[in-house]
Amino acid sequence: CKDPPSVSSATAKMNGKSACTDVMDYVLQKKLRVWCSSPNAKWELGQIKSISGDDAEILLADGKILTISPERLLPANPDVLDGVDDLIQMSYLNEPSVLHNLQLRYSRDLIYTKAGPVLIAVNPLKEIPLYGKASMLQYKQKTKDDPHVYAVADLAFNEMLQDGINQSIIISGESGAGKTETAKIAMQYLAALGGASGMESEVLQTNVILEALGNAKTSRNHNSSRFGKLIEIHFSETGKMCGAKIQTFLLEKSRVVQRAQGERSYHIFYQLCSGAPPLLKKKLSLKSANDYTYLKQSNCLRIDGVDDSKMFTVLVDALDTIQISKEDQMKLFSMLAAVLWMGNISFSVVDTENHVEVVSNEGLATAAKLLGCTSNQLVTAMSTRKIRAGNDSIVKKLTLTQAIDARDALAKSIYAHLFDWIVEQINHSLGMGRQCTWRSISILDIYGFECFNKNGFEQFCINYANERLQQHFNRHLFKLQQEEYLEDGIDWAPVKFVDNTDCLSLFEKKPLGLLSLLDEESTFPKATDLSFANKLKQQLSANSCFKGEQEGAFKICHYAGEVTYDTSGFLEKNRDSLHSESIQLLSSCKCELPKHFASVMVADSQNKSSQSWHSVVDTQKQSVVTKFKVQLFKLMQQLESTTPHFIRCIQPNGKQRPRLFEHDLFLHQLKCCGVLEVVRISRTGYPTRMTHQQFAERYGFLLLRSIASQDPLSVSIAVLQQLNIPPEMYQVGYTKLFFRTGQVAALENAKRKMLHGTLCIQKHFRGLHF
Ligand code: AOV
Ligand code: MG
Repeated sequence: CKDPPSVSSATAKMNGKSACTDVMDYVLQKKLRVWCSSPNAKWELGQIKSISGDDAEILLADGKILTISPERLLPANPDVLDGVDDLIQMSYLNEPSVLHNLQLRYSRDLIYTKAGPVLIAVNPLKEIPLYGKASMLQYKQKTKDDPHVYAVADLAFNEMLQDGINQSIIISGESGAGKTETAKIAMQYLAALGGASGMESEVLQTNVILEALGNAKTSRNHNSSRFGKLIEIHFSETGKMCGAKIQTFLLEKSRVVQRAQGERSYHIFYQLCSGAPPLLKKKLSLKSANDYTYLKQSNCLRIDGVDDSKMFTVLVDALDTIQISKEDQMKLFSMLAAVLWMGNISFSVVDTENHVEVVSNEGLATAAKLLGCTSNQLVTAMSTRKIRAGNDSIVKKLTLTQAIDARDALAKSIYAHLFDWIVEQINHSLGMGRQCTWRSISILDIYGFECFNKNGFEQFCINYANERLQQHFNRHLFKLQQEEYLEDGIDWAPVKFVDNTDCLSLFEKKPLGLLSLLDEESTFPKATDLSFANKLKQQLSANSCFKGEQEGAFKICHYAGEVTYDTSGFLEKNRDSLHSESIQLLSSCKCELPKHFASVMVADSQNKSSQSWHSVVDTQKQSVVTKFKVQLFKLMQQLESTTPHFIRCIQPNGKQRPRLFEHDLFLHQLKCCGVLEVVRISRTGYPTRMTHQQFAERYGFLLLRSIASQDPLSVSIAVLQQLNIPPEMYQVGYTKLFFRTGQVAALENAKRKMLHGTLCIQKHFRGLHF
């Protein structure tokens, strides 16, 4: 019996009693509803009919009778609790009950459910009528309090105004679970609250641009974010939106040149090819997507139900709204076309050693034209290397693989810098109004946990970021809370949770962690992906989260499941070096953007500060994973200074189909993210806390009679007694008071009534006076 089914029994279990047996005895005695586990691991709902010997007879929904050992039963909630909107209200908290509740709600299009302080959002995968102005107004006016992203955003907004503290809305979940959509819904609500400055439409339009450049179709999600994003929305002291700042994390640039079959490159390429008006097409010598090797190689040019051509118009509208000048838009499109044409550059082998020359074709000529260089310059950068020999330098031809790598590295690099550049332009535009800035609400939406058939360096980085985020979640919902109880000396039996510290340290430990070992191997010129895999096997096999696999692969036991990684490409992608020939080429281009990219690259390696994610912290050029780690650490620090609000998105099935609920997948996600534990801790815990001082200041005036001692603690206790707050609803710590869920609402209500009364009396007197 894994799952202590109720609060009282959970506490009892911690005190050493077998809680499950107690509860089940009761359920058996009273012949209540139960969940029966069947051999295929599905749970079936039934009612106990009788007990005979060691077995129980259960009446199932279909009228059949099942004879089963009570050990295979779990208590089910009474039907009045079917579909409750906060899992906290459930009498029995076990997996089948939670699953049943969420599935029932999902079937009624109630995709949002609270799990204590966390909002669970199940992806509907279809349009549902939960959004829009009328609904927003209901949340703003508090006439509706069903769980919703609006409610979370509303709380964050009000807490920001009330406490003067920056807030964050942290959205997590697997790939395709609905994080990006949820982030947009939250932004729309905040824009509606803080609107009327004109800034809100600009802030909302950033999503269109970022998604065009940073999202792509994967096998999990037709609009998958391939970068992480934190958008900080700034407000004035009166709650008006007055600007925003976007921070992005590690874009998956390899997608530009390569990806799995059936997936696409970034949306913007297809949008440009099908939506560019004739004049622009002519200027960029654009053809259709099918004419570009970089696009056609994965055998997927379209997404069902998506009109790329229309999306291009939407994109241009967004660029206009954000005030990206037509000239800058032209620069953006030229660079995209240059990348596409570069992919069409091909090589011919000229000797037995596989050395190559560049084929003089349309790709070469057009790419050179768009970059603002000569075909010869491009040929030199793509097919030769200068090697120093004493004081002289000799020019060497590249082999086919080297030349392809050089071409692809340049294309990837241009795209990644273009992405950073556009983010800079957006930030510049959104920063205009920030002089009136007072506090902010940050919304975090990163790429979700991924496990494909084949997982490489990209999944390694993405899943590492998700481990970090999970740690933040754990810290706030479990660790910090429980540590605070213990520090303040209140009576508390700790709740266990799945801690991912071990997995994180597998990544971050020095010198024997995944990141350090990868960096070390990346500096050895002779090292290969295979030698890296062997090194991991040698050094990390004792770690319980790590398993060495055959042929250059290894496995990591993540909080969200096991993933096998293939090391091919790890070293090169981590080094991410661009040959000096390529940097030189960019700096000698006539067009402004390639020149700008070259100067950013040079600044990177010289450790000049730069706003882009390429910025270097140490003196040496850092590896990709080290930069990423530094960036994630900074992000965590930044989030630590805010009041967090968590949203957990859940994918109902792996097929991106509406109305389909796959139990195993769903349960897996619930288990991984610790939702049950959050509910447990919230139910037994005290989510609201205030120092004695804060409490006395806020509610002291409610006291109807004077008390002997005026110290904050005495005042606080007198208030609590006067308001008849039951003793089990709060605990008094050394420095703070701790309250169970809902108690602060009761206190605030009393305060409001009192203030209202005072206001009426004042009005009355004023009325008399005038
Ligand atoms: P993700 O951000 O969590 O995945 P998305 O937010 O892109 O997932 O959601 C995937 C798809 O689910 C969307 O394109 C919509 O079709 C649908 N969807 C999600 N939320 C809603 C909603 N509230 N209403 C209607 N449809 C929705 V990834 O970016 O892959 O981790 O890297
Ligand atoms: Mg996303």
